[in-house]
Amino acid sequence: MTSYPAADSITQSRALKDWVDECARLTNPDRIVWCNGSEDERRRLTAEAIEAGVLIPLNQEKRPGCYLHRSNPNDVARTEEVTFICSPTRAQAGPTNNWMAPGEAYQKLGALLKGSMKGRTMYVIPYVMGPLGSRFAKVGVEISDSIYVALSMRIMTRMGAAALEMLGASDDFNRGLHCTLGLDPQKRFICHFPQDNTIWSVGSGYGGNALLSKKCFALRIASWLGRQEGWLAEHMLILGLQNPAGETRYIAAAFPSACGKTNLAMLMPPAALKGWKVFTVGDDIAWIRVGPDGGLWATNPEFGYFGVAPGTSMKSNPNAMRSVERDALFTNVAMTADGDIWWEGMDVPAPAGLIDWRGRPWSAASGEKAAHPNSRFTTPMANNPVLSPHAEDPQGVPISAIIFGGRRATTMPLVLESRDWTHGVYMGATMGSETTAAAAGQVGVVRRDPMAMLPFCGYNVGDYLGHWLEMRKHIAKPPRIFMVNWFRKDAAGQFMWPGYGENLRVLKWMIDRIHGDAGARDTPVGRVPNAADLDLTGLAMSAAQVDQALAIDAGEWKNEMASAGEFFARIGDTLPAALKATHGEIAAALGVDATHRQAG
Ligand code: SAT
Ligand code: MN
Repeated sequence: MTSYPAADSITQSRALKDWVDECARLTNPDRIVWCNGSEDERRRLTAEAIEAGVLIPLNQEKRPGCYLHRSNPNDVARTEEVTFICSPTRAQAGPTNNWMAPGEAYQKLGALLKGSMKGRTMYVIPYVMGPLGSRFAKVGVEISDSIYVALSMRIMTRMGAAALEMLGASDDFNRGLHCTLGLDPQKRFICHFPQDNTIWSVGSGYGGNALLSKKCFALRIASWLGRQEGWLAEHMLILGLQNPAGETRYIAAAFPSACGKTNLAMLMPPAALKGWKVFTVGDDIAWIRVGPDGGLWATNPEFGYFGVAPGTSMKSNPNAMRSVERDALFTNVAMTADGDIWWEGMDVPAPAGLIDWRGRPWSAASGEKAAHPNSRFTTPMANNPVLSPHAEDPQGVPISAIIFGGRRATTMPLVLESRDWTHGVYMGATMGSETTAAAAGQVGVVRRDPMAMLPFCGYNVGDYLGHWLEMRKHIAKPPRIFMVNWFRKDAAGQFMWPGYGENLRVLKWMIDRIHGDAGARDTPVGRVPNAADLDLTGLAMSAAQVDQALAIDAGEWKNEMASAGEFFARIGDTLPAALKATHGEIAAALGVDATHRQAG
């Protein structure tokens, strides 16, 4: 086994060297390569990946530095059913996580990992989550036998020498061990050991399963670290909203996977709203702390975007389209005859000679999608034309508003404002959303997805909600909390709201509620604007249509309360009393029976 460069020349951390040795003894790779994050290294690894057929060069004139990766068709989304929280007790993982005892997990995956890198290269990938030099920042090291992972981590994180420099001689880093194991679904397990700051992931090469910085570390492990250390790791985009006077307010927004976080974070304001601008701080994950002013400050721990490709177009998200013009990796999109990319919803007709995401010639007559519905682009955030000048600010940005949003065909109005922090936490806690292609399984069924963290919370969800309530004691100036739904449909199945850039009108109303004098009416479930309270300048919708999107239907809410009550019952003992009480108050105000089957 050769190591390049030698570990001694590259890190001062005894703990890191020991851990890499330990992983090498277990997996027995032919070579160990320490990644330094340099441009030279990117070129070398890219050439090797092309040679190995892992990457396909795209047309370098049209898309310089861009490559296509095709997954094994059995490995195209996160696999929640084989994702485990391996805390000492089942209760610590809670009712919404799969649990495996740590000893059992280490043994089971250890057996699979034994000799698993024989004949392969082990990449040691050090990285930093959060701006360098920031109190938010944390070091992780991923060991992987996937060159696609090594190249993707270079885009998604601050990868390489800077991480080792930050680590110094310390032993404080997340230990992520990843091995593809021939992508055998029978050997697919994604195991988190929060108490050990460790992740073991085997049998998958897919983004959320294999890029351990992202969901595994920055959400599951970090949510648990946040509880210990008094901060929040959330599945949220962060955007800056600049008004015509040049003042910028920041909003953090939680939506489940594939519900438009990247689109909202890069929103293009409608032409009619002159002088408004949106800047992206982050598109998927927020690490949030109380700042010296008593407000909440947030930073994006990532360095790139892993966005859903289908539906992204010059119309829906021109900034994303510009972000993938160079130096992007595409996964499971379709390829054109001249080596460019294509996907459904790109708003250009499918060109002749298209190759589908599996590498087969495609024709519309096949009735199949050319790009996989969860096909993705991986691109550096520096490519984003509307990247916030504060995206790398070590202090993060001050948050004025928090948004929770799901994909709901019914019930949820376009926007809803909470009465106070506890009510806002209740809204987040009871949030529901229709499932998407981002996770394996049935698409389009409503499931409760508290704070969009259902698949990403690294500990008991009841304790997590308790942590949110507890945080309020430390926040002198709390942001205001809202709920949104861009996806409500009318009786004919048509979306009631145009979405995309027009969502700015809703964001503007929120900021005007906080800093101005925008109106709202009280309802039993929260405050809702009337159409007249929103700026509808130049919008091709009547006030009556907008009011429909804002309507609160008592019958629908009756079902909603029952469903939320069932979810609360499932949480059981750890559900904070304050949320139970809020549920009862809202049910009473709606005149519905709140006596859901509460455990205990
Ligand atoms: O595949 S990821 O988990 O990284 C993206 C997502 O599902 O949100
Ligand atoms: Mn996500």
